[in-house]
Amino acid sequence: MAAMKKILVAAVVAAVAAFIGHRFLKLKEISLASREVPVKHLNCHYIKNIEYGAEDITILRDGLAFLSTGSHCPGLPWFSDEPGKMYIMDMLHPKPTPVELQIKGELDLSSFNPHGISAYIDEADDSVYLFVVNHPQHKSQVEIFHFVEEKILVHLKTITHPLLHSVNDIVAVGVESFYATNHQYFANDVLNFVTVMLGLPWCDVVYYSPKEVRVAADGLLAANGINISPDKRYIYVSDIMGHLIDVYERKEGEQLMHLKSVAVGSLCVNIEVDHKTGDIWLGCHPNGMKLSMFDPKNPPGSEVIRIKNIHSNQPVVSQEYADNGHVIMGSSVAAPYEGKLLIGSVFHKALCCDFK
Ligand SMILES: [Ca+2]
Ligand SMILES: [Ca+2]
Repeated sequence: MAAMKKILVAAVVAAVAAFIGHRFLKLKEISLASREVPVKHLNCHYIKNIEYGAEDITILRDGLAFLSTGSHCPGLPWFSDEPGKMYIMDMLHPKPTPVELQIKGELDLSSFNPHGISAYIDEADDSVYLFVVNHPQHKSQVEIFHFVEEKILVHLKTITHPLLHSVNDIVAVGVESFYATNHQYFANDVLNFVTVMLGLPWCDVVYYSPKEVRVAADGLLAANGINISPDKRYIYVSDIMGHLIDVYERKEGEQLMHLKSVAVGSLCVNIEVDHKTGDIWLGCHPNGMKLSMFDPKNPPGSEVIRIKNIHSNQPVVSQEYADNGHVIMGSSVAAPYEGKLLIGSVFHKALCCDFK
């Protein structure tokens, strides 16, 4: 009997060890741990004043670029204890230079930790609203600002909700309504690590309006960037751990219907959409393991991917820029504007490149 018990225990231990080993291999696969990208550079220069990351960038049709800088992301390095800041940059200026936006209103700036951003233009009066994901004390909330003049953001509102628990990015669809991605299922990091290890696709996209808040789409491994097509009919979401861009159609009642997923072969973070062509631009991490195990001697690289004709039967996925981390580490966004491309990163610098 004792011998039977020992055999049983040994079998269970072996099975658990094999399972854990298998999941670790899977994790290495998900994080593209052995991927190296050959360098593919463009004619770029560093953007002045941006030393501690511009995690997200968005550019209005008239050429005004908003940059969310100095984010502190749990699990990733950061090199400044200063609170985050918002910058603006005019892409039509012969030498675009970012200027810090002054924030007016009730918001606590000492704990400001801006992450994903989205701009909304109210067609009734052309007012510009800037929506910013903020993580003070690692909480998740969405700040709505009114961009009133050249350098001023007036804080209008802070939005919190239990469904908005781990917000990464947002896309505004009204003056007070948006879709938001949750990049993890649990607020607790250990439990979240377990869901990633087990490959549980439990992340979701939430629709928020003052009247209604609900899950609009789910089934993602880890939802990161989100954006909208120029005609506003489709929503694009980056499932960073699935190496996919998911395409949804907006349906009655702001439900999202999944149409397709496009494989990108990289860990893509934020999504920007070319206003004119509808092309999708992605700032990606070519190797997630190098990012999380940060070693300055073997730095995490950067990669920019573009998807053309995403709604056709044959979307074209192309790599437009790649670096081994010696120019820019941990790219998270690529925003195109009239032959220029801005590349932002989670905790490092930002680039302005010529792109023909
Ligand atoms: Ca964004
Ligand atoms: Ca993001």
